Amino acid sequence: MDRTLVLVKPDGVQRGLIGEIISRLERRGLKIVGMKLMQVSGELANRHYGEHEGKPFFAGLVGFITSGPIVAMAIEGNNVVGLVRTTVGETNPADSAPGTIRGDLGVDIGRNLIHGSDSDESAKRELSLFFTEGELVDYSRDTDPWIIEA
Ligand code: D4T
Repeated sequence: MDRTLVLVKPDGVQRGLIGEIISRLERRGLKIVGMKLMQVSGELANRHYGEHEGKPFFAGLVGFITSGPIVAMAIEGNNVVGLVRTTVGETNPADSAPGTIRGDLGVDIGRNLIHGSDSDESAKRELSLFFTEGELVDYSRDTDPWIIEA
């Protein structure tokens, strides 16, 4: 089963959009298997955004993700990386279609509300930064047959 990491970034928390964002993921039928409110340290931010080190927006990115609490979530399901990315929208909210989280709730690339891993490999790496295996809960939902054809 595939898993991905979702972060409600500090702008989402400060704007009171935690519930709205989680609700959109839930309504799509996505299954949350881990969740916590946390403060990201500089060290964790550097590791999470390591691929962007050296880019002009790197310092701003690290400053932003450490600027206040975030909500980290692990989401599980077939093709879940792609499902989350289409629910989230484009990196820049200005380019994101209405109906997506960023397209409906944001306007600026530096305040794009939510993170979703961009590949299965990134998801594995990022999930291990934010969650221990013991923090992820294995359970089934009675609603699954109404969401996923067996
Ligand atoms: P995240 O990682 O936050 O989910 O965003 P994406 O996966 O959609 O996009 P990304 O990794 O390319 O960028 C990470 C993060 O950097 C910010 N950013 C990006 C920025 O402030 N200026 C820029 O020019 C770019 C490319 C936004 C998301």
